[in-house]
Amino acid sequence: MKKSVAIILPVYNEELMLLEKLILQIASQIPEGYIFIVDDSSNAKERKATLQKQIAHTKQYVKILARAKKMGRGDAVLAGFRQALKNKKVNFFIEMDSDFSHLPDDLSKFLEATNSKDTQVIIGSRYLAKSKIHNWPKKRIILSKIINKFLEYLLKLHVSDYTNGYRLYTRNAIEYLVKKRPKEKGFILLSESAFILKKANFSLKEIPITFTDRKSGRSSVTSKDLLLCLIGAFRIRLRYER
Ligand SMILES: Nc1nc2c(ncn2[C@@H]2O[C@H](COP(=O)(O)OP(=O)(O)OP(=O)(O)O)[C@@H](O)[C@H]2O)c(=O)[nH]1
Ligand SMILES: [Mg+2]
Repeated sequence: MKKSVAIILPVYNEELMLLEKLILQIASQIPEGYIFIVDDSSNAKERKATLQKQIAHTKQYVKILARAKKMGRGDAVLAGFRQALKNKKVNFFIEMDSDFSHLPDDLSKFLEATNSKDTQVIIGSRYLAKSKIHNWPKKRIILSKIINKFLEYLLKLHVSDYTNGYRLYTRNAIEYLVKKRPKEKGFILLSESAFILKKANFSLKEIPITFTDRKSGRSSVTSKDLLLCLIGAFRIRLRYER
């Protein structure tokens, strides 16, 4: 089976020069891939026009969805999935952050993992023996580990990384997920999606990835987001465990 891949990039105020670099690096890994950028920055329309000029020299398929307001990473990725599903050729969907925390070099590992027949959802994990974390402040690592322990306690999916948005899904998994209409908007949507898919007997598999702190720009994560994430985990339990 020919692998036809859509890569969804949620974007909020990331520098356009870096986005261009990211697109070129993805293009060198998966030249036939379809890239979908979902930009929620306040001036997304102007950014779209500028970025289109910047990448006019590449042959890569890049579709930019310029949205009118910030709706959260999770919502942006779902919008990207819905758009990518329209292309019937696409049989694998990858979501990754657009701030170089997720390296295009790791894309080949995801594609290799799809060679195994039972592969449906592949989660890039920061917490497997062969995973690497570069430049993330100790405080962030500890906080992330605590959140993951808490999510495992509550959701019991037996994965090591509930909150990393570097993932690959098969078409069946994405069609099912989009139909189920996950409700969470922010980062916790990653846990909700995994929960929905596991409940429907899709297999979740993890591979080690290299996670790097954002190259530049400001983090849009606040302590309020983290609190909302924890409350969201309780909501997921209540919503689907009846
Ligand atoms: N479209 C869209 N993208 C978003 C939104 N919030 C965050 N993102 C993107 O989602 C990805 C993850 O967000 P980050 O702000 O990097 O969150 P993080 O990785 O947990 O934290 P830092 O890297 O420390 O900022 C990045 O590519 C952001 O540009 C949003 O509301 N809408
Ligand atoms: Mg980031």
